[in-house]
Amino acid sequence: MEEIINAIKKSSIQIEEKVRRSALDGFQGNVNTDTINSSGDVQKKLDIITNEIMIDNLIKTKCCSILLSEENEEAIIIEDKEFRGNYMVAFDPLDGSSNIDCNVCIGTIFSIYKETDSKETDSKETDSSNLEKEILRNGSNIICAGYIIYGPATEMVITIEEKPGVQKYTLDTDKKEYIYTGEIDITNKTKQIYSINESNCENWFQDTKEYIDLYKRPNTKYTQRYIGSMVADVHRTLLYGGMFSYPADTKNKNGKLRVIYECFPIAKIMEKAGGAAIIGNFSRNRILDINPTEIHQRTPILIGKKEEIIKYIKSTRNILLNNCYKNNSNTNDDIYDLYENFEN
Ligand code: AHM
Ligand code: MG
Repeated sequence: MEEIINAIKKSSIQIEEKVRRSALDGFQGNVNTDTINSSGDVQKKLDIITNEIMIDNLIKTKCCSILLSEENEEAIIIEDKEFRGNYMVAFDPLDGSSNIDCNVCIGTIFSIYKETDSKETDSKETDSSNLEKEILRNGSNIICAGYIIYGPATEMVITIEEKPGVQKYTLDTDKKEYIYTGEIDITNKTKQIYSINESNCENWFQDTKEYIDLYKRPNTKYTQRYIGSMVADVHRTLLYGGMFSYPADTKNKNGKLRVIYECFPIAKIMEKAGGAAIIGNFSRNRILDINPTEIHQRTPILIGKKEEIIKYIKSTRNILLNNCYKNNSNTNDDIYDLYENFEN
């Protein structure tokens, strides 16, 4: 795992340079309007370059068996025995693509899994059911998760399953090495910030509407911040406090963000930093408990300080209770079931 982390660090140092020099070296803009990635987004030149950097460095470790990237339709299976190891790495090489060309923070997100049956690596056939088993595991199998934020400084935030807490490292660009700059603990962060793309509010479901309204009542001191790069919005949340959400709505029924390589690693970090990460949208289930059925699956997400998540749970419980009451729960099984599930 250490070699994989080193490869990710090395990639991020190369990516940092590409990002910093993108306007100078002609890497800004789209590849062309026809090139879309697995999620249907138009690919930026930097999306492709950074994906190649990650894949190249990870393969060279000889420690990986499967690479899953936002930018590749299919998982990359390392068949060549000389290069094949027994770890899976899932990553989004450059998250926040819409912010690339305007010099606003973007990031790389990653998580590492150990193969379930690594003893048989040499002889293992890469049959598809076996592969699916490896890739579509829930977030509790992550052994290491992290992100790199490319901002005024480049920082790596990482958590390793067997170690407590979340660590932050800052890149010394002269020496090209990461220096440890402290633990991240969200529990003692007190800034009152809510972070959500409010331009979608007309399409929100009732739970999101009522919850976000709580932050805008005249007697509250909350302020809104939204960057539009999850890594940056989450980084601020971890260091200042508050919450971040990308819910489902009437237009995006499953939300926008992807389960395996975006939400799982971020949820793992948030929990290890003392916060909470749930699905929201009438579900109080943990993000890490999702059992994905597709590699590029999306999910609604609500993360942040536990106090903020509890606010959501209380306000949604009230909606469900009121609806049960209004509709007479005995004759309205759907709402009653929803309430029961939510309560559990
Ligand atoms: P991307 O993977 O294409 O960059 O999209 C993911 C990004 C997240 O970083 C961010 O939270 C979200 O999209 C912002 O979406 P929106 O512009 O709809 O608010
Ligand atoms: Mg992304």
